[in-house]
This record gives sequence, structure tokens and C-alpha cells, in this order.
Amino acid sequence: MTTKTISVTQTLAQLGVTRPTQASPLFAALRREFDRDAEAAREEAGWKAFRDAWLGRKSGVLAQITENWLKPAPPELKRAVGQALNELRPHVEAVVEARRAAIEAGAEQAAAARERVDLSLPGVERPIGSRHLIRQTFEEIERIFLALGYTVVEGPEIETPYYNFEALNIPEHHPARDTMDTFYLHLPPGITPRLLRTHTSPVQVHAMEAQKPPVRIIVPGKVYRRDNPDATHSFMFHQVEGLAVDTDITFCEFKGTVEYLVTQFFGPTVKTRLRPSYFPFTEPSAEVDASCHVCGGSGCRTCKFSGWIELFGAGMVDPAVYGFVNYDAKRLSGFAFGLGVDRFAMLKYGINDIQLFFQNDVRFLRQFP
Ligand code: FA5
Repeated sequence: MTTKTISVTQTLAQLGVTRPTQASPLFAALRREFDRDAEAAREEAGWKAFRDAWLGRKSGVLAQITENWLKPAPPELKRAVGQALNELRPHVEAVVEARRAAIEAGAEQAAAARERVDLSLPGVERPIGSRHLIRQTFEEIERIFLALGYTVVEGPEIETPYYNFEALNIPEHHPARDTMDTFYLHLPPGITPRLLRTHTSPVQVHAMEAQKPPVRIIVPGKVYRRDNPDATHSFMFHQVEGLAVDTDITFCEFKGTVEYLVTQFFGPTVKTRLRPSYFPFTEPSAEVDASCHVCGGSGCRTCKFSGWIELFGAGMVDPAVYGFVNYDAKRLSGFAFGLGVDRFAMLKYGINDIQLFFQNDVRFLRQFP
């Protein structure tokens, strides 16, 4: 704050003001000084000092004028000084308040300017994920079958033994149950036992219960077995089941569909062969092999030098299964297959350890964007 050129600590007599006509120019000069001070008060701290200098209760200019000029003024001056002071006070108060409002608005504007979003700045690029290779493989297989007119169906992962075994022609004590070491849920006695499905085949039964023939479905999903984890086994893995049932489906159609799947998935030069096999729910049953896509069939480490790779189990639906779903076994025929999605992906993309799918190491996942 500037030093006052007009001293308000002295009396009027000391300042040489003795006549009423001298009051007015004195106050006019004071007002000019005030206006200069107001102009200089541009931020909050400066404004506070300015306010206190002029309006402070004890040492403010107005208080001192009252104390040092007005009170001791001789009667002939009192009226003129009182009037001038009454004119000055509302001006001082109004300007002090106006400066406060202006400073506050300026601060808000500055804050708003700081916070303004500059739309011309380049954005922050966030890394985006990608679909897991297992999901991509599911989608690839689904795409192949959707083109053939199949629909995608899903089923429960928690099953009853009836759907997982019995209705698939695997009665209790059947040796086929041993090949699928099963996780059973701990449930109170008296409740129907429940298990984690060991394959997607139970969805065949659900689907045939739910719809009349013809049926052409594929069933992607998770399955569970008490297998010890190693490079080709996991206790949770993925399968795609296929089922086609109609009035005139032949073994030929079965073979053609399987070949179509293999060539679409692994490439047009890959050959297919069927080896006799056994599943309680298909008759005849077959193991589908593909010629090794790495060496073309001449023999390498991938195919253990046999030229062939075992792909999946399949066969014509056993008529006994139709009995469980009230389908007419005399009129209908069909085929089914069940493939391991993880092993399909491993073969196609040259992955030598199934555990890589479940470790979620981004260095692995990034290789399959
Ligand atoms: C079945 O699960 C039958 N339901 C398949 C089937 C369906 C046959 C319809 C006939 C008609 P299998 O137990 O062979 O079959 O398993 C199928 C595939 O799952 C295997 O070929 C293999 O690729 C994969 N598989 C089996 N066990 C594991 C495991 N522990 N970890 C990873 N993949 C596995």
C-alpha cells in the first residue's frame, strides 16, 4: 500500500485546514489516493491490505478521519467535514467490495482456464487386450460349423451322473467311467449327486430332450477331469461337441463333415483317417487322425515320426442313446464327435505345453493378438 500523502494522523488544525471551503479539496485529494490504491489491489493478499488500510476499525483511514479530523474539529468545520466523510464512506465501501468480487471472478477464471480440456492434445493411448487363443479357437470352430447350418448350444458345467454317464449309455460300474476320473460335489446325503461334467457329451442329451429331430448342433464349453497337469493334460480344459441327427444321415456324411472340419481348421492339404475306437454312446466309434501338418506326413517330432496326429473321438450315435431321449431309433440316424479345443490350438499354433493357456503370461498371450 502506498504511503499516504495526506496525513490522517494529524488534526485539521495541524494540516492548516481552518475554513469549511478547504474541506472539499482535501477530501477530493483523498478520494484520488483511494482510487489509486483500489487500482493497485489486484490479488487477494493485496486486496486485504487495501481493505484494512481504508476500512480497518481502528487504524483504517476512515476511522482515523473520524478520530483525528471530525471529533476535534471546531464547530464551524464539523458540518463540512462530516458531510464530506459521509460522501467518501459509501464510495470506499462500494469500491472495496467491487474489487473483492473482481478478484474472486478472476481467480475462478484462471482455475477454469487451468482445468480446461484441450481437445487438440493427443489422447492417452491405453493398451487394449485381445481375445485369448482358446476363445479364438472356439470361434474359429464355431464359424466352420455355422457355415454348415449348425447352431451353437451350451449346457451346464455342473451335471448329474444321469446326463454325464447313464443317458450316454455309460451305466454305473462301466469301465468307461474310469477313463474320466470325475470331480464330485460334496452334498448332503439324500440329494441327487452332482459332478463337474467330464465332457460336453451330456449336452447332446439335453439338446435332444429339448428339441425334435432334425438336430445339428455344436457345443463349446469347459470340462473337468481329475487328471494330473502335464504338458498335454489339464484338470480343466475345453471341448467342442458336435451332434447331427436326422432321418437319413449316413457314415458317409459323418466322414465328409469330419474331413471338412479338419481341412478348414488345419489347411486344405491335411488328410484325415478314421481308426476304429470305442465310446459307449457311438457305434461304430472312430478316432479321427490328421496327417501331420508340420511334416506333411513324412514323420517328425510333432507326430512322433508316425506321420499322423490323433485328433478326436467320434462315431455314429448309438441307438441306445435315442432310447433315453424318446427318439425313434428305427427312423433316425446321426453322428457325434467331441474334440479337445486346447489340443486343437496347440497343434495348429505349435504350442508345446497346455499349461501356457492358463498361466496368463502376457508374453505368451501377445503372440496371438
Ligand atoms: C470324450 O470326451 C468324448 N466325449 C468325445 C466324443 C464325443 C466321442 C462324441 C464320440 C462322440 P475323450 O475322453 O477322448 O472323449 O476326450 C476328447 C478330447 O479331449 C481328447 O481327444 C483330448 O484332445 C481332450 N482331452 C482329454 N483329456 C484331456 C485333458 N486332461 N487335458 C486336455 N485335453 C484333454
